[in-house]
Amino acid sequence: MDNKQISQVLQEIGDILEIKGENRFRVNAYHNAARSVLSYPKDLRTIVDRNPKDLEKIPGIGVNMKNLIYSLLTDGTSLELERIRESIPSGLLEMLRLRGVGPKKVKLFYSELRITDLKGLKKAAKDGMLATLPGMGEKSQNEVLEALDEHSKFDLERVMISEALMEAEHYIEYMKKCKGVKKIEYAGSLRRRKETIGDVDLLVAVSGKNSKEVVANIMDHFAKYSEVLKVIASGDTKSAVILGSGMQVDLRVVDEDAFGAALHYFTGSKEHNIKIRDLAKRKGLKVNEYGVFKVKTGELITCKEEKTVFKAVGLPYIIPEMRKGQDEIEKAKSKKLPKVVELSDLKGDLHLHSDWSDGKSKIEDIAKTYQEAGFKYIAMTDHSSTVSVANGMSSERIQNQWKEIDKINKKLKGFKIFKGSEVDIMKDGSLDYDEEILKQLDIVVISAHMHPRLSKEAQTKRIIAAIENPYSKILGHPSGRLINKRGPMDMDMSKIIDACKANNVAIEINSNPLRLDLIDVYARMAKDKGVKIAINSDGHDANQYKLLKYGIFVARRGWLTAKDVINTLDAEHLSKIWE
Ligand code: DGT
Ligand code: CA
Ligand code: CA
Ligand code: ZN
Repeated sequence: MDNKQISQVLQEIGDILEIKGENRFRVNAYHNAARSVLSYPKDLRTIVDRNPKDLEKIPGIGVNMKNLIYSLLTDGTSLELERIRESIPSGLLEMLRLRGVGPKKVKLFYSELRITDLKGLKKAAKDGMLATLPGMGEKSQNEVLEALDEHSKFDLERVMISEALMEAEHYIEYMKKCKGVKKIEYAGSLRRRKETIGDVDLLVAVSGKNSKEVVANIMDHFAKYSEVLKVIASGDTKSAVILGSGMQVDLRVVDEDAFGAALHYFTGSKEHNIKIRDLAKRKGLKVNEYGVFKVKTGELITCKEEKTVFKAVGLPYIIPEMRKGQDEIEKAKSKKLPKVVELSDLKGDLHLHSDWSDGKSKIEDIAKTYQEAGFKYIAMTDHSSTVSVANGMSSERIQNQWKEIDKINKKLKGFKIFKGSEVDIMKDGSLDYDEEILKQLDIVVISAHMHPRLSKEAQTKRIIAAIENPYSKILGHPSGRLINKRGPMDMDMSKIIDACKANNVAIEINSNPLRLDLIDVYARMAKDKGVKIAINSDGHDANQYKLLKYGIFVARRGWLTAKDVINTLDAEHLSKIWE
């Protein structure tokens, strides 16, 4: 477990205690510890490896909490956690995942109406019972119904790619220590960079001369990983486990001579594999996880490297991100696959927050961090005035910020800070600053944070009105969705993309793994319609330039080249695209 996951467990325990109506101080102790762990700069694992007692030095962590964290880190779970979880109906925890429903409301529903799960909650809301509870009412009842509706559309079995990638990388690091592991890679949806992952598929290559014992030892090593909660399958070539985080990891062990074929097969997608097999069949070939064979003679053609699988069926290499089983095979046949954008193509980041609004870092520190990481520019885009929850900036404050930016820019060499803003789109589609401010900004990212529930028609009209504002430059996180937390706004994306084209407005791929908005399908649609894309971090901390790789994943799945992405341009050329 990493700090974030430990923090989530502490938060969960606090929530359960609150639902149970336990002493406020005990509840707060867990919630404070959760916050403290989340913002702690060092990985708790490294502390435990050195000296577990040092955990007590973290603010808000006492002896009890230290023991709990120690168990979480070494066993992936703890007795205390399991006991607390079992002390309330499991459906109550699910209710906590509803938008606008916290421990206080769950406690109210449970103690007053004996509601123990989502089904019961829905019934009570439909029967008008929730509205009768103290502090509730018709409006709150409707909000619960809407939250239930939204929740039913999420697939909570799937995790964000950032979480899956981190778990997979740690697991691989651990597996590499095992004797006999010649190669190891992740396959499946993770390798294809899907935005959410069902389970992680690991593939290990062993030398063909290896005995059964070596493979058995690898399977054993796999099952003994400290994060493993439960082994659900263990065989000669296949194993599967569930980790403390709830994620499933499958392992397959193959001969190193068949690694390429297996990697292709287990990378999928299933739809892509089916199309490859059909293509092979027409050439008198058979493709499976062991290799490419001649049907007539059974002769093995190739299987050692993945690229030779494509070669054998007469195709150039197709990157995993494109293997969706759509038109990638036809396009590959006619040599029409684009060379897609890479992380190293990005020269800057055009959506960032500093401590002038709701970010954590100082502008100067952000600039330095980016410059050290090899970038050439950033745009400082703190929130506009209306977003008071995020400490949005008045017209006066933003002008003070410009003075600071000018000062820092003078000091920097080979790096530029653009003056920007993430300007809120108001309900009527107007922007949250006057022309006087807008015209002085280099980068105007327009974003909708409020009014997500307008009708499709009204929402589309509102967003297009904002796009038509002559000062708008980039449409930020267009749909507003948060993966597994908030659905996308109802709007006509095709019309919005057309409006961006007509008004020379770029669209953002927001790299925050919780957003990844624009989605890949619309990224490709935008590209096909000639609309430019910006891949931005929307960082709230200097180090969040590291999130940009997730935006790159989406761009690659959307077939974008470096030319389609505006922040691959130099600073000088960037400003010119809006002239
Ligand atoms: P996920 O785990 O739901 O995010 O998606 P995947 O794509 O990782 O799916 P998974 O884990 O069930 O299987 C991994 C890969 O194995 C899949 O992408 C393609 C391959 N595969 C699995 N089952 C089949 C199958 O029945 N036929 C074919 N052709 N390939 C399969
Ligand atoms: Ca998978
Ligand atoms: Ca799997
Ligand atoms: Zn935003």
